[in-house]
Amino acid sequence: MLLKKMLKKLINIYILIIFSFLQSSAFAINSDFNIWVDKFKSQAVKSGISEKVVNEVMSKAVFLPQVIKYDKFQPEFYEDTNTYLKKRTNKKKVKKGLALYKKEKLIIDKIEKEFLVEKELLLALMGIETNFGKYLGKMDIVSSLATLSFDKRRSEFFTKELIILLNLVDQKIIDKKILFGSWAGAFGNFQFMPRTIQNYAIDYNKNTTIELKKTEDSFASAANYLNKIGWKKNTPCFIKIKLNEKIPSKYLNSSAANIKNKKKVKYFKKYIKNYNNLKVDKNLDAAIITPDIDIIPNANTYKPAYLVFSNYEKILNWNRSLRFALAVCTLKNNFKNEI
Ligand SMILES: [Ca+2]
Repeated sequence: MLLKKMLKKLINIYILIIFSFLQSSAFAINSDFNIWVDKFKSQAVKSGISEKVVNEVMSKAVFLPQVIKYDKFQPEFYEDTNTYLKKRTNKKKVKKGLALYKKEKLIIDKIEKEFLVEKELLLALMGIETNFGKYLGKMDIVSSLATLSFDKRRSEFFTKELIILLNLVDQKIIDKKILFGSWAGAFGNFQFMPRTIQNYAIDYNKNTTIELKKTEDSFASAANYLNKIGWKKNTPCFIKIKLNEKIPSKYLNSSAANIKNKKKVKYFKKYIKNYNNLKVDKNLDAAIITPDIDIIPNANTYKPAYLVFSNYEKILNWNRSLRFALAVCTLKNNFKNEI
């Protein structure tokens, strides 16, 4: 009995030690974070943003440990391509997109014509990014960006994003009251990062602020972005192929960072089993991607495989994930059959 009591006491002491250790390490992170915030604030003021806005916006910034957790566990990096596509481009999604299109047809058709970007592509991007505005994210993006700036891994990138965001608030382009979005600091129906807002977002309805959670400004901004980065309307994005295993590995791209070894479609003829059935201009420039290699353990080297064209690379510009761009173009094609 005595032994049992002693053991219980020891366990309690052990739990207490662990708990106070966790508490003190959380305290250390928070105090380091606050030091970082002070340093960042003076950097922001030096860059020309008004002290009032810097103090107002940054006064609510807190360290969000879950942001670091999400950053290390992104579905783009662990789901195989078929699963990823099935989840994101199904019939339910198409139905939901069509309902939105029906409701906003006039404005979406006008934007399609003005910016030379297919409405199906705009709907697909919104569907993949936020399930048509359903998942806009509830994170305070100032805290998200501050947490990722404070974290050492990509500090420089996120610090710049946060400076740009403060600038947009300072210039009254973005309303500071609505800064809620994704854990990575992306915002609105199409999940624009601050830099994308600065470079491509438009106040389409001319009411002096850019409202990326509303149809007019968000669709026009996304269409403007796609147009400016060189999306070509009515040209293909990708086509699924069956590879011959003789293909040299140098032609198999598995990273979105740098699509290599682009050739005309006809150059790849001897490596594609279903070449004669491909409904695509054989003189187009293309590359081959095999998105599961390097990511999915024991993935088949040769499938799934896709021929991708210049439009596909434009979507990679939007988000550097081979699967993301495949999902967007797949959903776009699904809409094409319905509208
Ligand atoms: Ca507006």
